[in-house]
Amino acid sequence: MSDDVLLETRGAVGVVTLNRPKALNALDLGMCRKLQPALDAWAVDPAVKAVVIRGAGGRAFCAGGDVRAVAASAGSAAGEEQERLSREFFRAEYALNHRIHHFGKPFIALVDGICMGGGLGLSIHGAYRVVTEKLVLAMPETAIGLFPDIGGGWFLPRFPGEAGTYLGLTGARCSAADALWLGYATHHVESVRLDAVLDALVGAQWGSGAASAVAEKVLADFHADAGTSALAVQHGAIDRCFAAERVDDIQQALELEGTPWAQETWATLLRMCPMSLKVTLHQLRMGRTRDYDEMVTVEYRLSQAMTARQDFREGIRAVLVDKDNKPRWHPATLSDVTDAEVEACFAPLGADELVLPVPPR
Ligand code: QUE
Repeated sequence: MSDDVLLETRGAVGVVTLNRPKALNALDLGMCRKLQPALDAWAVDPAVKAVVIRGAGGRAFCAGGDVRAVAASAGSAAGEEQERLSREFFRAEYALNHRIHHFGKPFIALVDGICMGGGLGLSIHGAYRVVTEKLVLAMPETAIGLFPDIGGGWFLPRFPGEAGTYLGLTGARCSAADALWLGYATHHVESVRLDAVLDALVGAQWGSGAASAVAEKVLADFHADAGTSALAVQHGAIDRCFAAERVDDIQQALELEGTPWAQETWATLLRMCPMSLKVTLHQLRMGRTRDYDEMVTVEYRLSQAMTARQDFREGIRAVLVDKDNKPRWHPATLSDVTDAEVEACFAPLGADELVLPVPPR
């Protein structure tokens, strides 16, 4: 039996520990399949008042989805194996996010260290996120030819102003202070005190009243100031530059802004996958007016379209395998990506559509 996800109940608290520290606790299909039935059971078990999720190893909460495995299977059986893994992995990951989104009990993520992509999917959909001074938070998918999924199309447009557009397009890293300013983090606690937070939750008098009130009281007792958010300082410029409807116009706005921050940001965007940038901006604008469940269906379509593209394998090669950070994108520039190619990534999947029922609670 694999121990890449540890599941236990301590008193009235279900505890999940993501336990692949060498892979920065990146989430793979097996882990999704182990987590889903445990969360389904805890959601309806009256003895379980709250669930805590954390990462083992002290470096990461969760570095993302195991996109490397999806890309690696591409070499086998003329792409059929990749298609299967891509279908099943994203289906399982989004179903898990959806389960957490509709959990109905306090779902508390202790986010200590790296949290990217799929790591946000395991944390942002719950009620509480406790972050530490070690937090490195990012949605970096445009660097590997993907797009900010796991609900990014829903939660990024709901961050203050255009902060989500900025984070989703550039993959910028956020600190604990940034995460609090965004509303991602609900509490900030010193890393060395996290075990005490868990002990306090396990030792709490849950009684028969509102579990959220009990959880909030415990977490509030540990909360400490996180200092100034760099993102908050920059938010005027972010809103000016990232309000546009087209990536080309964002680039123009950054050029006009002219500051060192704007020049750096433009340089970052020029390194990202052009198709990813255009697909992402379209996804984020769509998400302004759609609810979460609708966006998950859209993102599943995008996951299938984007993992089938050569840019995805090239992104994984450049960032995670060879680590030369010199991807060669096709199309290579923004002006080479047509609106029709972007639109095509959003096409419905017929019999392969993702359909998720609202889970029991
Ligand atoms: C963009 C991403 C991911 C990424 C890097 C990016 C991602 C992901 C990982 C990752 C990191 C460490 C691991 C691992 C995966 O990196 O989604 O297995 O050990 O999972 O620039 O989207």
